[in-house]
Amino acid sequence: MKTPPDDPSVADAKIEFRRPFPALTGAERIHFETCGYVVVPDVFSRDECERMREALCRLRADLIAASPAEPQRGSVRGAVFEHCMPHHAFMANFHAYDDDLLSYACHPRIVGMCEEILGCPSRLTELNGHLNSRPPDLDLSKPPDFGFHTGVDIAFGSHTHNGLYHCNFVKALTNLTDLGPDDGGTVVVAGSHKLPAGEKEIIAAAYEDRSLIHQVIAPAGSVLLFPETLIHATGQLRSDKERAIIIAAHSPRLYQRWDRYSHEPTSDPSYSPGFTQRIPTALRPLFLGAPHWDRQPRYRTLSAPRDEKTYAAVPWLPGSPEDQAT
Ligand SMILES: O=C(O)CCC(=O)C(=O)O
Repeated sequence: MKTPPDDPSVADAKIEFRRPFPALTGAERIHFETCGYVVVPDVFSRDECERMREALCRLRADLIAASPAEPQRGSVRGAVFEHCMPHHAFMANFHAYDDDLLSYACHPRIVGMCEEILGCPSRLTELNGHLNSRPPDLDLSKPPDFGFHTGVDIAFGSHTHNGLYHCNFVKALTNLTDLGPDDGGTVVVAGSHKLPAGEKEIIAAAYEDRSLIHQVIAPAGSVLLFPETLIHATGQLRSDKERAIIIAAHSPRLYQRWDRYSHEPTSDPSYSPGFTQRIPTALRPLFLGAPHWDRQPRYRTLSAPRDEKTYAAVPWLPGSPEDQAT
């Protein structure tokens, strides 16, 4: 049977997922090595940030409308609340909800940065976002306590190659609103990604000398890149602004997804058939993983120059929102 010349699957099969390697400059990489994170400015324009922020606000409203009595139980095209409080909406799994949010998950530069830290091609393990404002009961009379945590332990999560640190669970967190000192930017215990001395003890020591706690203060469109071995938390939001952030987490392609981690595993968290059909061939390993444990290691040296090229996003196959929900 002949394939029609305008069949999108024919063009799709020829498209490669091209992304930068290495994606960080030597200076950015040294910052990452020593502090356990790097903030890369100007990755997204103000317009791109605003579109993603608006999509998150729309999703919050849609999820509440879907289940007004118990918003936590609402679901819209696979998207769910992880937390839903008046001052904090934490939403996850919104791949099929909005194409601007979806584009973040497979943005060539974001994936390139994460893959550099993984040391191999990536599988997307989380896609989520937060809209948060000052808690009503915030006590400003004492120094803040943070909800510090990590997502993987140093022994299992880390390795080095060419003298550089790598982790199997990496996050790219982009602030969609400007973050001044009072706007609740992420806080981290600098250098803790390489310090297997006990998380509780390190946190206690950091509270003794708070200069060890670094906070993200950056214009909208900046990317905080960090491994989940780094002790980190949401910062204290003292201003009147609402903070908006979007986060993609990446792991080697043999790992499974982390999404919906706070829920009982009573439903299948895999993508809907309608969404899966839309995934372009070149992005299938990123979204679905690889069939074998072929990690395909790829490592930079510190002196390798950053790949300065801008790579185009891979176009998605057509599909209607109704199809995606199925
Ligand atoms: O809200 C933040 O700034 C940090 C988010 C976070 O802790 C996480 O994604 O693990």
